[in-house]
Amino acid sequence: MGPTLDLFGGDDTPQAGRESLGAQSVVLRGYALPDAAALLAGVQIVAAQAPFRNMVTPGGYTMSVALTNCGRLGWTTDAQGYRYNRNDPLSGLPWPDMPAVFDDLARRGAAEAGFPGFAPDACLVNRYEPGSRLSLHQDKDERDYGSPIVSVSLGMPAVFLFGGHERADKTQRVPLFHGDVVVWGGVDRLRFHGVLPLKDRPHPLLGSRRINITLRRAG
Ligand code: MD3
Ligand code: FE
Repeated sequence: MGPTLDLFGGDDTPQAGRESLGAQSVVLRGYALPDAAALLAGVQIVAAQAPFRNMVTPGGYTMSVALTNCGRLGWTTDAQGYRYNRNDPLSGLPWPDMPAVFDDLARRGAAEAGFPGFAPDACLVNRYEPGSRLSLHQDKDERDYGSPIVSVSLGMPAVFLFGGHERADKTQRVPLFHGDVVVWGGVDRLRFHGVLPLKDRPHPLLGSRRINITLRRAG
C-alpha cells in the first residue's frame, strides 16, 4: 500500500468517540449510554441508603456539590479534613454496596484506556444543581496513585477544567455530556482539575441535575 492511501486507518487514526486529554487520560464519548438507565437505578438505590448531603470542607465552606458513596470506602470531608471511611458518618453504617453495573463499567472503561486489571474499592457520587461547582483541586486522598480514576457523567452537561501539575498552570476546558466516561491515570493522575458553575440546561432523564460517578482504588 502507498503511503498516501490508507483506507483502513493506521494507529494514528483517532477512533470515533475517543478524545485524548493528556498522555494517559481519555474521554470515551457516550461509552456509558447503554448502561445509563441501570446506572441511574443504582444511584437511586445507593441514595436511598446513604442520602446525598452537602459536606463541609476543612476551610469551613459547605460544598455546592452534594455527595454520597458506595463500595468498601467512601470519601468524606469535615472540619477535621478529607479522608476515606468505611462507614457513612450520617448513619454510622457501612457505605452501600457498589452496584455491579458501576464496577463492571469501571473495569471495562479502564481497560479500554490502557489500564487493565483495575479493581475499584471506592465510589464517590457527586450531584450538581445549577450553580454547583468544584474549584480547582488535586485528588490526593487515595493510598495508591498507580491506579486510574474512572468518571461517568450523567444528566446535564458540564464544563470540566483540566489543568497541569501546578495550580497556576493553564487549564483546558472540556465539555462533558450524559454518557461520557473519562479515565485518568499514570502521569495525569495528579493534575489539577475542577468543574465550572453548572448552567441550567435541563436533561430529559435527570432534569436540572448532573450526576458524576467516580470509581477509584482508595485503600
Ligand atoms: C483528573 N469530580 O470528585 S470527575 C472529584 O465531575 C471530581 O464531579 C469531578 O473531580 C466531577 O474529585 C470531575 C473527573 C476527574 C476525577 C479525578 C481526576 C478528573 C481527574 C484525577 C486526576 C485528574
Ligand atoms: Fe477531583
